[in-house]
Amino acid sequence: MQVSNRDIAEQLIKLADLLELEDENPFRIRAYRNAARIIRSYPKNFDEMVEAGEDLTQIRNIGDTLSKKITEIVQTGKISLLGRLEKEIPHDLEVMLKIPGLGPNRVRRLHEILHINTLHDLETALKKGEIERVKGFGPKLIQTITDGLRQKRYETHRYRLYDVLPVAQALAEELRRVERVDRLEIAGSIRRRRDTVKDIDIIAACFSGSPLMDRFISHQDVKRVVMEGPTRSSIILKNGFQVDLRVVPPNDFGAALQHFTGSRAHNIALRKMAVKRGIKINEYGIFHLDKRIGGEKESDVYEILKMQYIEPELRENHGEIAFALRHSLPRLIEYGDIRGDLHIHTTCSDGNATLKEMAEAAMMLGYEYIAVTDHTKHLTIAHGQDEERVLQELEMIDRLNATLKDFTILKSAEVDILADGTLDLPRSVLEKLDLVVGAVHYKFNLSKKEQTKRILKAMENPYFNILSHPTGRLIGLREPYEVDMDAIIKSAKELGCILELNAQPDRLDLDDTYCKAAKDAGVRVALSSDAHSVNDLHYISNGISQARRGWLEKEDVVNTLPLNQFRKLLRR
Ligand code: DGT
Ligand code: CA
Repeated sequence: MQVSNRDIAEQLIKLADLLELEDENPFRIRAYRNAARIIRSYPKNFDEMVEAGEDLTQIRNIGDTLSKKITEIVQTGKISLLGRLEKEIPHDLEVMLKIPGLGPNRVRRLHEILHINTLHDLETALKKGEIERVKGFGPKLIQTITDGLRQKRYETHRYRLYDVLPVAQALAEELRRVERVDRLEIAGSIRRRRDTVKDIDIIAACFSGSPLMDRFISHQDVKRVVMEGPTRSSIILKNGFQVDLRVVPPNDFGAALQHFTGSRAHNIALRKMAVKRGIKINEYGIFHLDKRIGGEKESDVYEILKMQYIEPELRENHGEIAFALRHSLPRLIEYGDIRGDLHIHTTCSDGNATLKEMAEAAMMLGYEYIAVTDHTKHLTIAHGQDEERVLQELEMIDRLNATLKDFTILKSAEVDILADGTLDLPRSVLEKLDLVVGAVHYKFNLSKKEQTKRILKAMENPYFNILSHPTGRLIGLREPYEVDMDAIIKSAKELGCILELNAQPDRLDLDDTYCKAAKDAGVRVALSSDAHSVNDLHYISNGISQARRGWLEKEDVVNTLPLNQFRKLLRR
């Protein structure tokens, strides 16, 4: 049986979720989540390693227990403990995890305190106002939960872009090679690089007689055909993703691609504006007084309206239409603009590659510098370093830097922001660092006021430079903590702090909206991978997509700067 690394990772995450519902040991839960992260981005297939009898415990952060679990998945398809927990835990509690605002910890508390077992129980408790009485459930959170429940947000499963994009790209690449296919592109939310996506939309232009549709529905990875027809078919892949393929005549390709790229809000606004000028736009073309005036190329749509071309990432009706009419859209950051990575872990804390390996990998990517940001002592769970270990690592960096040409390792640490807003390292160590990255890793349930105060206090420390993963969200796993981001952005501007766009697929934090808010306030962003392995350095491209959605230009992102200019920015 073939089991992908992704399947293994998903089972471990589910196991972590269910164990957290059961209030299991947090160390164990975190170990499963960490392992899932490592496995997902591991360059070799775990099923092959298991078949080959390799010792999995040689891999950092994979101990005996995890090795047994992974082997169990590969050999039997499923962790037996997971099956047992699924039977034990009321099914609706698992469903509730998907409601925005509700993670395992909150669902468990609702279950323990209010005896909520079903979606119906939850609805009743919300209506009766019982949830307000549970500590940590503020009015905004309750509203989010109420909305999520009403909109049945738990029904439509959204996937992380990071997981879907490579599958979509490989499929598109394959389908492009089918005979008599003229053009073929991925459309929808994937083309707009939304952080999560519902499905894969593909638009193709074919010359008559192309076997594309037949190839599509009989593809080797199809689990089920949902719908089939000559111009539109829908399939579910074995990995669960739904793919919609629409085939149009070559002449209509541009109009169709524009239509199905969306977003819906962008298209509606664009069309409304066009109508005022007597122009009709739809998926078949662009028309003036019923005469077709374009639609073969996507750019026709914007040219005919005398606008700048709008990149797909901006098509959300967030002001891009007005900017395009004035020809003043931002010149979005590009994938090659990054010169260094400012958030990297090594084996000194919870990374699985050494300092030297990480530096060499970054050099291979053409970077000029990296900042090494291992955890500090409060985060024991991630082998956080005390003062002494930090100082040892700094010496290692000095020694390594002395051997490197045209590349610099900056001395840093991902310093825990303690509950009272002080930093987890004393001044005597902070002053030895080139830059300080600060992050919140616990006490997520403070009130909005307290959490904001805590973070602002940390930012006021004169050594503080970059606020890492500012909202703490984990896509599909944990909602952002309650925090006044407007106040944080405003203070970042005043204090000369930088906000991070953490490019880890689970995080993408800042998200697109906050990136734009930071930019509008004149606050700069650090686009960082938060790599825990050599392979993770590639997360940067995931972050670039979101930066582009957040209207960021090269100038807005500090690690596009050459090292000497970046250093100047760090002076406070
Ligand atoms: P998703 O799939 O939820 O991640 O997001 P999208 O944007 O890919 O949404 P989807 O797959 O439902 O539709 C793809 C695009 O097709 C959408 O962005 C705009 C266009 N579209 C679909 N249905 C409609 C519609 O009823 N009206 C308009 N104006 N556009 C539509
Ligand atoms: Ca879609």
